[in-house]
Amino acid sequence: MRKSEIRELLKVTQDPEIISFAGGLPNPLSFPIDDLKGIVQTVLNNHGKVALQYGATHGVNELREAILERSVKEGMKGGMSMENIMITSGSQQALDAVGKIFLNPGDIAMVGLPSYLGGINAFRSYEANLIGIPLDKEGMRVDLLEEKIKELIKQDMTVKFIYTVPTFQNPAGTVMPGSRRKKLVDIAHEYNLVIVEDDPYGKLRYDIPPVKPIKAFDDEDRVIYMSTFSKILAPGFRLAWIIANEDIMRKLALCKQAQDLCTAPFSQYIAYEFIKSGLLDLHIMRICEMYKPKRDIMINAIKNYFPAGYSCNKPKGGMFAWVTLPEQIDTEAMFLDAFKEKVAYVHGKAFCVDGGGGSSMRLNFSYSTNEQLEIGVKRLGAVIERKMKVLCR
Ligand code: PMP
Ligand code: G9A
Repeated sequence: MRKSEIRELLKVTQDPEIISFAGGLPNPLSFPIDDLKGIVQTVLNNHGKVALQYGATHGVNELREAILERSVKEGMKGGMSMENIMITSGSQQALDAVGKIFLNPGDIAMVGLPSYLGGINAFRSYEANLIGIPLDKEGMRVDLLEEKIKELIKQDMTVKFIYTVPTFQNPAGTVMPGSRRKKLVDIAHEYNLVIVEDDPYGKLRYDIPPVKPIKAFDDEDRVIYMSTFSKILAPGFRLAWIIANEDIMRKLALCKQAQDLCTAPFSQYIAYEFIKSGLLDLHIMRICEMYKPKRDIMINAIKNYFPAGYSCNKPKGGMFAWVTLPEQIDTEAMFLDAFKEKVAYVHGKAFCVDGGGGSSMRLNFSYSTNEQLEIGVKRLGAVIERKMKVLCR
């Protein structure tokens, strides 16, 4: 097992002097504290005796029903039932459970280059052989994925699953278009593979219409879908859900019984009441209104303060900008310089299973105040400029 760079950084970035673009944290001002005061009262009044008791492994049925209804609206198959949904203690638990079910030491899973660090670490803890597939502006390159799968089959090696964050990817911010999603499902069909679709950011949309999840293209129940309340409500509830076919669901339930018996029913009832009262959709709108200008401030500040030679996406949603600097710059080594200037980021190598990403960095724009975004990027620009001068000497 390896340390998570993000988790390690969270410890040091708690210093209030540091402007942290490191963790994928929601903005604390987005938390609907006043609304939740009323909701917590309602939960205690209406569901107190069950909300404070141990709950069923799969979760609170009212919440599962509510998630089912929302998932079907997003285009997932109408035939799906509540039995296909399990509530988990964060998506991180779901990622770990998927690793536990599918991966024996040495087994292959395909991941993006770059890919979410928490997923990589969860799968690595089961001694998986993770093979990276490069991303372009439209997410995972499914043409390269197919080539790689064919190559592996020729060597008599089997792939267990494909892990992807198709919408506002963490860390690269990319969105996979519908055609590519469909192609990915076709590839999974062709080679009889499972797709693990991790979708925490799909609702944090700033400039584009909703994109259907990969699971909406899945007629064979081979997509395992997961999403979370962490970015649309609050990560402190540790509340997420996983959708899978019944065979996989049975195994997930066994994992969960060993992991934590059940997800906190109190959190689940709060989320349920939040949805039922119509507050969730309103709240998501408010979060997007808060984050869109933050994205713009960060991207403009990068244009203003970073020396020429970098490339950076303008993410259409989510929480991250992905910047690649000239290749002589090692962002892991530069981190200490940045830290001295009281600004933090996550270096790109942390997200790349092939050891690449050395000149890239992930910058989170949701957590900081607008003022900090401007100042932090300015500080970082100066650090990069100094580094480039030294390297060019
Ligand atoms: N997957 C991705 C892609 C994430 O970015 C995160 C959180 N940063 C998670 C999973 C884990 O989320 P949760 O808080 O639900 O455990
Ligand atoms: O580890 C955490 O606190 C969750 C954040 C994930 C990320 O930074 O991508």
